[in-house]
Amino acid sequence: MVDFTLTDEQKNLRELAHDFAEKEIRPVAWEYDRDGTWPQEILQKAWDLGLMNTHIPEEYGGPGIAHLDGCLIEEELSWGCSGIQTSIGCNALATAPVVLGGSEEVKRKYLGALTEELKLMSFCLTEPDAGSDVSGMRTTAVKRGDKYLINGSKCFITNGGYADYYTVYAKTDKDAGHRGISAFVVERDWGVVVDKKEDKLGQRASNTATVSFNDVEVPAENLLGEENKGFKLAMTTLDHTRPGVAAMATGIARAAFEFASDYAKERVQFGVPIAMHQAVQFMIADMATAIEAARLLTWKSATMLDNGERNTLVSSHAKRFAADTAMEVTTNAVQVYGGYGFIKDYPVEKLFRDAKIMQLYEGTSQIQRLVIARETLAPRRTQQPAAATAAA
Ligand code: COS
Repeated sequence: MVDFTLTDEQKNLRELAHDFAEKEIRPVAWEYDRDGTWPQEILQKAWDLGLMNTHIPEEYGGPGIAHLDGCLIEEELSWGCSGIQTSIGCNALATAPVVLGGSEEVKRKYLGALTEELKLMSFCLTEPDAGSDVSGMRTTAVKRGDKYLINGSKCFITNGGYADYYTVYAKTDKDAGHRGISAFVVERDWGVVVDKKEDKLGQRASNTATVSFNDVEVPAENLLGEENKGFKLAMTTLDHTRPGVAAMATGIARAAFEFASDYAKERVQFGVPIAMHQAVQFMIADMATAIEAARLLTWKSATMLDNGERNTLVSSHAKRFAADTAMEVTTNAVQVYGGYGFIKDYPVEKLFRDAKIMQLYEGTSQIQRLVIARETLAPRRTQQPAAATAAA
């Protein structure tokens, strides 16, 4: 049976997130964007309300909510401001490899720490010369007795400047390509250096930094999963988190659609509101259809995870389609506003800038198409259960 009806509990969760977005995020979003303000107070409120770390299992202090329920929250908070939501949601990306691959002790220590008080964890995969091509990374982790020595630099790290902990991917076998990568939890105090805060086009309230590791000593027990199995851990992590990114993209698109619809009903040209002109109506109609389709794909990709199914293909469908929808809808929202849409005094200009990153982070739209093509042409992978693949 397929049923798109949310339970009362899910509706309440969505309402909670929407209220938070409306009262705490929206009133400051455009100002924070302009100034590039780090939203510490909002993060604290989100943490207090239980809107952070929502996927941490109950045994480690989190609520352990379903992926679908997480997407409901992510769409609403992103409707408020996707930059602030990126800061709020970053722990979900960084903790996913811990949940999937960490030992019992590592999970207790770090997942427990994040749920005891507001702490941040960053996901460190990308490097200056290794973006889409993950296995091209140069950061190394060399085993010395009961420790690993990590050396290298990671870029575009969300929350990197403020994180307490980092999930770091590094080469443990330089000659083994993707089969020579391992993942570790690294504490900031062990010598992580924050080199640079990026000045970005959009999502300006989120922090994006370069972080470096110069002979950083990491206890061997902080290895996540098995040595040299980090690539698959990263891929499985992205399968788990791309539905959330798709939900965020849907939230941006919905915000732009609402602004454009309201404006079209108010703005009078040729003697009638521009919403009366078919050219504008068709743009509004296409926005509405695309948002609906993006949400359905998002929900499907999350529900597959909740059902324990491998969702690689559908999470790439969802992420690709929702990200491209966010870009298209925000572009057309600017078009509906005409010249005013190009001006910072009007809300859609920010949404247009924010939307762009959705086509870039957690795998570009081109990488999603690559995954879709591979999964479609060789569907073998989609039939493997997620847990078995992560351990394989
Ligand atoms: N789940 C589990 N295993 C997976 C997997 C998945 N979703 N995708 C690939 N694998 C496995 C493959 O089965 C293969 O296994 P074997 O070693 O047993 O052969 C291995 O991983 C390598 O896969 P593949 O050959 O497809 O790797 P590529 O180097 O071609 O890379 C892409 C594949 C491009 C899809 C991957 O590098 C990617 O997702 N890049 C984008 C990274 C990204 O999103 N960066 C953003 C940073 S996070 S903000």
